Amino acid sequence: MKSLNEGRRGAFALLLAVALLALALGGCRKKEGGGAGGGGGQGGKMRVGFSQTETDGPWRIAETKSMQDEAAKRGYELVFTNARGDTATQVSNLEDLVAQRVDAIFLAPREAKGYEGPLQAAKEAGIPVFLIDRELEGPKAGDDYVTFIGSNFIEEGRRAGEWLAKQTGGKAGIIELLGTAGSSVANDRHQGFADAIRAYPDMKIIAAQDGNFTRAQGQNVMQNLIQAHGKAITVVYAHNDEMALGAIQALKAAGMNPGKDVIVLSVDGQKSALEAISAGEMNATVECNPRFGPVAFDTLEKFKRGERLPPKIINQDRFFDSSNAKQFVGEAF
Ligand code: GYE
Repeated sequence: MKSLNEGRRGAFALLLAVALLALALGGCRKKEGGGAGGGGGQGGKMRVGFSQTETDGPWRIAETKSMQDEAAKRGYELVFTNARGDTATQVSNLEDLVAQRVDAIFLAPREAKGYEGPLQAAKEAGIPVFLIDRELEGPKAGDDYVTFIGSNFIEEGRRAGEWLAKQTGGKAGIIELLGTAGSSVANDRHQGFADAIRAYPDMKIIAAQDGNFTRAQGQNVMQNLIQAHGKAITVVYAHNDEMALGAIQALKAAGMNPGKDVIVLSVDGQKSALEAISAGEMNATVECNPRFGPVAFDTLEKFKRGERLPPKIINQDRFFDSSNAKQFVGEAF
């Protein structure tokens, strides 16, 4: 008969063998899943930072979830930071990620300027930074950051403007609800729209005001603009669906008829906007896809394999109006 000690030693050896086998298999599986998972950090898991601007609204919730789901699926540890709508907080979040020596950073910059400090720190620490969703003015792709992944916001504004010109026969009194001041998105969605309507002298932007991409501020700003401009308003062009939905509330409260007397169009393509279009209270929205996870991690893995990357990787977006909104509600965020 074996002594108790011998028995224990045997069990321990067996456990050790199982543990080693599990480690070896885990390593193999990680390589199959795209390769870049292995290497950095403790325990072989690659640690990737994600600097998010804020977590309000369906668009940002969908973006965050897509990044978290994809990280989990591919076996990365995602170090998530939330700047809560404040650029200074985002800069310090980035500095923390660099101090933690994450293996790479995904940055969704709230504003277009002000990130030179943390970008330099990341560069010195050898941490690659990938811009997702919003762009920066000044820093260069391939040098200060790897590449930008996202939509073409000028194009979004242009598509909105062209659709509107057709819809109105080139005559409109427009309220423009602007996204977060200083963001590349607000600048570009304005620019593209203004370029598209320039050829139509009877399409006029009566007022353009900051609604900070939120429903509450969109509603509030719209309420004041209705008081100031009343019936002269025939169109609301909002830089995102949340503000458009806020504006719809304000129009209704003022006894106006959104979707009918007043055309409402915006950008994003979230579920509640497609529902509003189906219900006839809103007219159109240019899609801006928030589901960055797959393309973001594909790009990181290409970079790790040493592939050459373009300075911009642009998402292909669709356009929703009364002809197709119902059809896409099910897959919307
Ligand atoms: O349209 C908006 C969000 O940066 C592209 O930000 C993004 C925009 C999006 O708050 O809903």
